[in-house]
Amino acid sequence: MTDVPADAAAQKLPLRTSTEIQGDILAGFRKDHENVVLLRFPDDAVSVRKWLAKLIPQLATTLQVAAFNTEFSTARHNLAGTDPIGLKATWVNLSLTYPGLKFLMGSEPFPDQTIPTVEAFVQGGFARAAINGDEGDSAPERWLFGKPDQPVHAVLTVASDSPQLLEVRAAELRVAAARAGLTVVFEQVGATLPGERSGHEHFGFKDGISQPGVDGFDRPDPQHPEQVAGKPGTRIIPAGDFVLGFPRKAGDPLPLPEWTKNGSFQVVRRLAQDVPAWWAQVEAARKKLEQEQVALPPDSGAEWVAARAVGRWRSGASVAHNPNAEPPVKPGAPDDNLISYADDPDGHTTPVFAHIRKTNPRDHFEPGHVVADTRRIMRRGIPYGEPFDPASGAGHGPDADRGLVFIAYMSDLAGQFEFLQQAWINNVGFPPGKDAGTDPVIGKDSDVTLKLDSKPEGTRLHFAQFVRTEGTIYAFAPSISTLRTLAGA
Ligand code: N7H
Repeated sequence: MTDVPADAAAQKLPLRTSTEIQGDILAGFRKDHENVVLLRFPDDAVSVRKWLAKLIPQLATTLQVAAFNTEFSTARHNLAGTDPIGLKATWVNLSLTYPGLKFLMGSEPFPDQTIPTVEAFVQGGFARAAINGDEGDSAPERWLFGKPDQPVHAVLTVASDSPQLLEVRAAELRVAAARAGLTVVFEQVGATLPGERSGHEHFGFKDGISQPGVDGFDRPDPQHPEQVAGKPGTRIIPAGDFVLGFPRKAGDPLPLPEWTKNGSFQVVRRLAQDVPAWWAQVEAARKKLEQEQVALPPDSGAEWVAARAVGRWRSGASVAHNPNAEPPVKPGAPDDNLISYADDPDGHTTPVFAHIRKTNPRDHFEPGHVVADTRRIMRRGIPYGEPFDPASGAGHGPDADRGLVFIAYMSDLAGQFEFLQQAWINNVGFPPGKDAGTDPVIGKDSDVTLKLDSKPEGTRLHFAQFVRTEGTIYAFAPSISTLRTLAGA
């Protein structure tokens, strides 16, 4: 008997059927409700291993999450863009911090700690605060979690379509953890904003548009194989930039131990957003442009200035394609993500300081996007807190807690997340020679230079930082088989 050929699609996209890689990394939970639970282990390793052994069968794999997401998208398409009511799932993933991993392994997990991603992971988010620009209001001593006196060993990422199902699952997980002697150090609930704000972050902009496509997971477009089919501008990046053990854009897989294969480094940050203050400074910037009599398109108000800061309008439409005004939303149209900066080297249309240009300069340096593609991260964030809307009463005012639960996966903490923070977002000199300033959405206080065709020498505008770091955890989401080994060790 000859071998039965495996499904052709699965052969070409083998990562879609991975039962090794945890589900949030490549497929993405994509849920409206999420809870990130930070756990501390007791001294009793036997008890922690028993807890882990019981948890493993409950962890969502890429196979499960990718299949669900496909079914959900198909149903949504058939329902003219509304959510299929009966199709719900609740997913759980587990990652371990360096102390957690070392405890379960019972020995040093990484023989070579000179590898930059290992060095960052071993030191953890608290020790790396200066690299990430966490100072002043964001200083790690002020954090709500991630400080040395509140050790975190494990991170549970729980996500669901319904807040009730999420809470039921979280409660079960809390009980199981408590029985084994684990303590909940911190919990951060996140939720998609309600109504028309759904899919938007607290400043008001649509989020989750530009993600890397992944080789072996996303189907390439037959005409443009460097992009994902049906998603113009979503470039396909080698899997090794997000999952250990695979080739990377920069070359060979990172030389990490075999047990890291199919795992991914995870960054969890709570980023508080001061919405009224950020918009007030956008208005102040608009006023300065008016005072200096800079010629702007007709009816340009604060929204026009804010769109320059982000690089997109609230709806997600790019400034690159819609420089003067926000276009009407076209239902069913693909995301506006086929963006080039090649004809806009000085940022007269999309400023070089714009958040989406700082964090992904695309073809700013060369047509092949090489510089930008080696620094991509898989973003899995979700807002927390109620929208800023003082008229809606308690919880909606300026002092209520709100922001972004920033979650990202990558293979190189130092070369991807930390590099973005240090070399691009907070670097006034990036991109070089443009007098750019820092990122006006998340970067440190600085002056940016807004250059326009009408005033190419630029206008200096001040942007202070109204996104505050309130905690950072570096963790590693191991493969299912590595977790099994850890549970049985
Ligand atoms: Fe950003 N924002 O509201 O302006 N982000 N971000 N981000 N971000 C993006 O394309 C935002 C943060 C990236 O490929 C959009 O999905 C806010 C950190 C990257 O074109 C919007 C916070 C880091 C991209 C925001 C925040 C990044 C991106 C446009 C914090 C990395 C894709 C929608 C509170 C360290 C760029 C989209 C590309 C897009 C906002 C944080 C990175 C609207 C409010 C910390 C790589």
